[in-house]
Amino acid sequence: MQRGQDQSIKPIRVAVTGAAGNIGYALLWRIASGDCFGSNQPIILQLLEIPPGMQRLEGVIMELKDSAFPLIHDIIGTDDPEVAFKDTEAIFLVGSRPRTKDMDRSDLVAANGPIFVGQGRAINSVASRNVKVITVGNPCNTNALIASANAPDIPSRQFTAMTRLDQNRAVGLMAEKAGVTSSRIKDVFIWGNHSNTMYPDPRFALVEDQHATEIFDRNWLNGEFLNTVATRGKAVIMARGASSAASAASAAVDHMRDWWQGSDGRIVSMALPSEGWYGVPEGLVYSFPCKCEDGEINVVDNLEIDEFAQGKISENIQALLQEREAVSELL
Ligand code: NAX
Repeated sequence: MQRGQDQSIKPIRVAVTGAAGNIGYALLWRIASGDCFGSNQPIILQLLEIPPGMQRLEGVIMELKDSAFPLIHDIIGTDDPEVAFKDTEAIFLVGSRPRTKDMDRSDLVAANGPIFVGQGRAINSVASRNVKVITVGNPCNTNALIASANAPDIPSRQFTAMTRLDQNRAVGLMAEKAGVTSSRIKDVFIWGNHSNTMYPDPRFALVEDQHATEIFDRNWLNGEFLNTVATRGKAVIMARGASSAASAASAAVDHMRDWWQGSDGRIVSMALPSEGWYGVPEGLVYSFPCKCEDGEINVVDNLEIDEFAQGKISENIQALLQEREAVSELL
C-alpha cells in the first residue's frame, strides 16, 4: 500500500501560524511528508496568517497542492484564529515578528506578546482538549506562557516552547569537534530561556558512548562551545541577512515528533511550565531535560547540579522572571 493510503486512519488537524513566513515554508513540507506525525498519519493542514500575508499564503497553498502529498487530506488557509485552531491536535505557533538588528529583547517582548493573548483564547475556545502546542515565535518561552495563561481550560503542560534548535546546534558542534556524525551524540540538552543566557549542558552528553566531559576540554565546553551555541542565532542573521529558517523548522519537527511518537529513551530539550523542578519557580516556561513517552513529556528531575550549572540555571530564572514581569498585564 502506498503511504498515506490507509483509509482506516482518521486525519488529524494540524495548525501552523505564520504559515507564509520563512520557517513556515520549510516546516509545511516536512509535516506534509510525514516526518512529524508518522508516514501513515493523514493530516488536514490549517494555516493562519494575518491579512497582509494572505496572498503569500495562497501561493504557499498552491505549491503544497502541487507537491501532491498522499498524507494531506485538506488544506485550509485563514486569517481567523478560531478557524485555524478548530479541533486541532497539534499547533505550531510560529507567526510573529522576527527580531531585526535594531531590536533588543524587550522590544521583541512588547511587539509579539499581544499576539499570543488572542491566539491562546482561540485555542481555549476551539482546539481539541488534548492539543499539543509548540511555540516557536520569539520570545518563545514567554509567548508560550502568555498563550497558556489565556487558555485556562487546557492543561498548561500542553503548551511548550522550542529550545530544540539550540540543542541541535550543540549536537552539531560536538559532532564536528569529535569528527563523528550527529547520530553519535546523545543527551546534550538546554536549560532555561531561548536567548543568549541559555545553558547547553554537556555534563551528561555521550559521544559514541564516552562521556563528552572526558573527550572535550572543560574550558572549551564552558567557553567557546557554550558561547557559540548561545549566539548562533545572531551569527546566522549576520551571515545570511535573515534569521534561521530551515534549521528552525527542522527543530520544530524534531520537538513535535518526539512528543507525538516518543524520544526513544533519549534526553531532549523542551521548555514547559515548571512544576518546581530544579528550583525553577512554578509556572515559568523553562527548558528542562525531558524524555517523551506515550504522548507525555516527563522532566528528568534527578540530575546532579554542580556550581557552574547552578549559576547558569539561576541566571535563566532571573531572565525569565524579568520577561514574565514585563508581560504581567497579558497573563
Ligand atoms: P517571517 O517574518 O518570515 O514569517 C513570520 C510570518 O508570521 C509572516 O508571514 C507574518 O505575516 C506572520 N504573522 C505575523 N503575525 C502573525 C499573527 N498574529 N498571526 C499569524 N501570522 C502572523 O519569520 P520567520 O523567519 O518565519 O520566524 C518566525 C518566528 O520564529 C520569529 O518570531 C522568529 O524570531 C522565531 N524564531 C524562533 C526560533 C527558536 O529557536 N525558537 C529560531 C528561529 C526564529 O528566529
